[in-house]
Amino acid sequence: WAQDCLVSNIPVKQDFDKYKFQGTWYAVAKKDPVGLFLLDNIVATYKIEEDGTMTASAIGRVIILNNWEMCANMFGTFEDTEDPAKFKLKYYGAAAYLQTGYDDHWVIDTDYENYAVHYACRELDYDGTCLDGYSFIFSRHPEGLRPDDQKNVTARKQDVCLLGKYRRVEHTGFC
Ligand code: ODT
Repeated sequence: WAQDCLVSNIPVKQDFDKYKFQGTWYAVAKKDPVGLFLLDNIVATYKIEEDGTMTASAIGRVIILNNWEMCANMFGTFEDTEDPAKFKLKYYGAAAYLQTGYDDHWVIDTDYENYAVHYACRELDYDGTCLDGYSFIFSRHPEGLRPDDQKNVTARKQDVCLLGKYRRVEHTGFC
């Protein structure tokens, strides 16, 4: 058996419940896309609006215009798809010079109470693998993942074909 790494074959969370996913998540690790944006001190807060739409805000340290360091305030709206764990994320910043975009937003795995594995492929390669993507490992706990959750997270990193490609995301209190 060999893993094919086709984006269309990546397993996502079964019966994802966006209501249970609400609230605050601390990024503990990240695989960067080309032209990375959020550096560290990344915290995302998800909410379900009255009409059922999932929205989120996120903060994180960024460097814009080559060397201006700041905390970005970002906002996003999620469009549902036929798979409850796969969304399209439309996002923009509180200031015009911050990134805007329209990305996939897949929840690969979560137990809702401790850890979550996010994945987004921005550009498919000709063979159906991902040419440019990013992924966040989130924890409910600012101190990081519980030891109990490490083996699930490692297995999911492998599922998205990004094992070994993550860096640690620091929380220094900058934002
Ligand atoms: O940092 C990068 O290199 C790419 C990430 C850019 C997307 C940031 C947009 C955040 C908009 C608010 C949504 C919050 C949800 C966060 C979950 C994961 C990050 C997209």
